[in-house]
Amino acid sequence: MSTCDRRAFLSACAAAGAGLLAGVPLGNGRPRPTPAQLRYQRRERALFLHFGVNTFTDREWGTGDERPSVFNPKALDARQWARCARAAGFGSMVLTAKHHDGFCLWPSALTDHSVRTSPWRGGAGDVVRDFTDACRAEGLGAGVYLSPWDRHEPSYGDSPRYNDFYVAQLTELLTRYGPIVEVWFDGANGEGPNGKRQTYDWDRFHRTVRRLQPDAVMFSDAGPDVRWIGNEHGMAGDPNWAMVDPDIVPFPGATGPAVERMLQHGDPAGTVWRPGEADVSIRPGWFWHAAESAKVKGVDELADLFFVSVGRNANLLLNVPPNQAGLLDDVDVARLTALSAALASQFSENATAGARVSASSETSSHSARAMIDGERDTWWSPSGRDLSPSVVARFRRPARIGVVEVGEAIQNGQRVSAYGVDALVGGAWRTISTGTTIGHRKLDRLSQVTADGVRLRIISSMGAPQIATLAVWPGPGGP
Ligand code: FUL
Repeated sequence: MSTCDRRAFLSACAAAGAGLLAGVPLGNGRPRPTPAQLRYQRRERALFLHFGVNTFTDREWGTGDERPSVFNPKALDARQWARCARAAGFGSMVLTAKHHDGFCLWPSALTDHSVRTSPWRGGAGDVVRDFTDACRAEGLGAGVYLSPWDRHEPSYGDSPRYNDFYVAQLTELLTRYGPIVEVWFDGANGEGPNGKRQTYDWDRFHRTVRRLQPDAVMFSDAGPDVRWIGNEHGMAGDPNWAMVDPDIVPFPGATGPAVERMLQHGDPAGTVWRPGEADVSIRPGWFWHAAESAKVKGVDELADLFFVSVGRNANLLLNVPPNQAGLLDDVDVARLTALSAALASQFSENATAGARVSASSETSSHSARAMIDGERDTWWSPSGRDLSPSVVARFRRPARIGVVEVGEAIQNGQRVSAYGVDALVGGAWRTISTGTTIGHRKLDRLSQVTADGVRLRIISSMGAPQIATLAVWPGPGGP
């Protein structure tokens, strides 16, 4: 990270004839989120729903020659999915409208391989409709996964013809069901039934989404709006910048060490805002399998996933696959409930709330107060003359700290490249955590310490830092 270490930053400021953080408008012209990206990042958590013929055939990747008659979820209740998601703190859900097997969960006019030719609700059902209605009823955003790889469709591999087919399917999904918040593209690109390789027309796919759902974000390895985090374990890198160099990951499915690094960490000098999304399944597989009901991740593992995704400036996309009845399984639901209880306990009391706040320079004390009070869209930004910007919060009473939370006003970009946090213990400051970049939300876990106050120091930053959140929580030890 040579472009953003303290020494490099100092010499950049010196070259500009200014001191550290001297108001050099380095922040200007740097990438910032679009309104849709900002809304997306603030949602933080989405539930992923893998559902389709594989649910009934016990496969992870269908072959494309499954008979639609296998699809018959007798008790399907999308409201149950949505209620669980909302109760567990998720802001949206993403459904596999079509996975690699090509079976469509909506009655597409473009193929017979869909719910229309299944026995479910006599062929009159539409899972995508139930899903989007349920999202709206529970106040969640609705997202769709439309696999470009289609092992059923005969035109697959015949590039222009299949691209027309795919765009027509996208068009159905994006025009029939109201607002869609996320379109999820995976990069799988297997051989077609004719042995030919399909060349996807990504530009056209993207243009179609922009035209039909301008407020949706598009996810893939190569964005354009949200990038895959580079693994399917739900783990973001540290550091994790929301900016990337788009040339390093030019298309979904690109591989190599530089690609992996870019997906995991982003790039402080990146020219494009493309925050990371960390996907992971609550079970070993993406689809529901009876044999995996005994292998649902435990609550501690799920809480860890929250910290290494959301707590590292990425969104968490947690897959909880409906079972053959068309419901989230009892085991999975119990685990989601336990997760939200565990997080509620860890984040039960913020000791900086109501604290006495002071900042290293007079001019920034006012904005520091607003930041601590958690006023939305306000932030602490030190004055240009403040060479070692810091904020101190003295608690009303001693508090146990197990988690430190910091957040930047990312609507103006991601700027901080090094920070430290100290706790006031027995009258002396003791460093309890240090980090590099912050972004929307950075959560640092530590062994619980009882303190009378906390201090955030900004060590280096690209342009004036703008800190929107400083909070300290009891963490895993509970209050
Ligand atoms: C991948 C697919 O191949 C897996 O089956 C799964 O859907 C995962 C989330 O994305 O690209």
